[in-house]
Amino acid sequence: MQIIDGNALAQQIKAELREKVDKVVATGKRAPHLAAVLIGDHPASRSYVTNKVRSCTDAGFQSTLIQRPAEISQQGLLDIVNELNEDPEIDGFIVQLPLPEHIHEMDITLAIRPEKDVDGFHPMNLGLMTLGLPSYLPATPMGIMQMLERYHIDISGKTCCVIGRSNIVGTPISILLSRKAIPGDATVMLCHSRTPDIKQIALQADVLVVALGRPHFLTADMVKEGAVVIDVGINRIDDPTKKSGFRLVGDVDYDNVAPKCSYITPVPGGVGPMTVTSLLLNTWKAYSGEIYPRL
Ligand code: L34
Repeated sequence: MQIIDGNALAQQIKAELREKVDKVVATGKRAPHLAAVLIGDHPASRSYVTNKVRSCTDAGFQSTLIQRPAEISQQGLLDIVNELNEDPEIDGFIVQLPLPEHIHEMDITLAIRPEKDVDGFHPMNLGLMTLGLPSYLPATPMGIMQMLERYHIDISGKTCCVIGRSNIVGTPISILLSRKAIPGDATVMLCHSRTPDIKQIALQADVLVVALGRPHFLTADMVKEGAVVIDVGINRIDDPTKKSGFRLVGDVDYDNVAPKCSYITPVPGGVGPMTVTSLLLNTWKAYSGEIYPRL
């Protein structure tokens, strides 16, 4: 069994980016610039956005954090989005989800210019992705693909089981795994809350991607010997022995599942850090005009 070390990969990718940034900055150009909008004070969101801002510094990027209280109106947030859309100094930006209930997430996503949508959540980018055309890939699925690629895990012709059909993970990763590409060319089964017997489907899988947000959902009896297990869940569970009062666990019963796997991702230190570096990779693409011509 081999652990896929998301922290180490993330460090490596940030160092590669840093090298590219240093080169362009040496020619007198400004560094890539990512902005993040954080609404309210959801502790997990704050922690994720902090990691994003810190990673920008590691990679030599500029970053701007815009924080507003949860009471902001939808129009107030749309005004911020429009300003970022128009700001020539900002290459890409994200609005951290989830948003407060009175704000319609899709209205916000639709307001972000596809050229600056480094989260890859806009239907334009998701549409390009689905057609196999260059686009910003959603950060978590992109991070998973990077893990498979950099660990030389060949999924061509393999059977994959994705558990969870969210817009930001389950749906896009199932498309990416089945795309005609490297990595790709897998046969994908997408399970969700209305799937009658997930265990029977999971047991057939060479690769399992678990993204439903339920601690320890995937147990050892659901995993085929030698499978690759990608754990996307990040759940906070109470732990009085910790200073913070909680610890992070994934959607996989790690201790019992790991011995059956060929590869497995830990939580923390697995998919999470790769989500963050994928955002930086997209911001680099926005900066260098790789997907859309420079604005
Ligand atoms: N707009 N909203 C938008 N874009 C995203 O790409 C996200 N996502 C998800 C939630 N909302 C979003 C993230 O940023 C999940 N996510 C995310 C980002 C970073 C980490 C986890 C999830 C991360 O850094 N995880 C660390 C531990 C973090 C901690 O200590 O709390 C890890 O090692 O897994």
